[in-house]
Amino acid sequence: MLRKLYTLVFVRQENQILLGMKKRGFGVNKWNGFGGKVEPNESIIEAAARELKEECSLEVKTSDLKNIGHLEFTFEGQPTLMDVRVYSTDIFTGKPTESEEMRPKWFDVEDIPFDEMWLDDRLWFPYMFQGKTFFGRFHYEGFEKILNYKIEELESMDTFYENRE
Ligand code: 95F
Repeated sequence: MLRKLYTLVFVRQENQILLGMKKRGFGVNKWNGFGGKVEPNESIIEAAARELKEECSLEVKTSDLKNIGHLEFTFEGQPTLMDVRVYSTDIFTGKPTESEEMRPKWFDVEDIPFDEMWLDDRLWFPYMFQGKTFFGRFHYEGFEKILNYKIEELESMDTFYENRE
């Protein structure tokens, strides 16, 4: 199966998390973290910082991005696996600003708009909020139904990658 690499960044401050309303393209009208495709000749973490800046103007040092999880998405009848590397940080500069792609907004962690998000988010956000490192795999049929999934807590992100490639 063809794998494509994506990044997903969550910015935190105190009891809040920054989400963006996707204004166009894949996942339109859903709140999500900031991210996108990793380009050729770019590291995953550089892509994560670049996409965050492009989509909401916030700047982060790559060394402040913490890899907290790994998600794999497949869609029934489609040949590609979306390999999503999830990062989080509470160290950033700038003020969230709307872009062509995203409308950013701070949410209390107690008040996440799960009804306007991908279905998988309500399954793995609890791991993120509990400070756990996680691996999740989700097989969708269309965009609004999960046929099967698995989520596990990881000891650490490092051992996860060591045991794979
Ligand atoms: C969540 C997703 C997807 C799903 C879209 C592509 O960029 C990375 C994030 N991403 N995020 N939470 N769920 C099903 C893949 C469409």
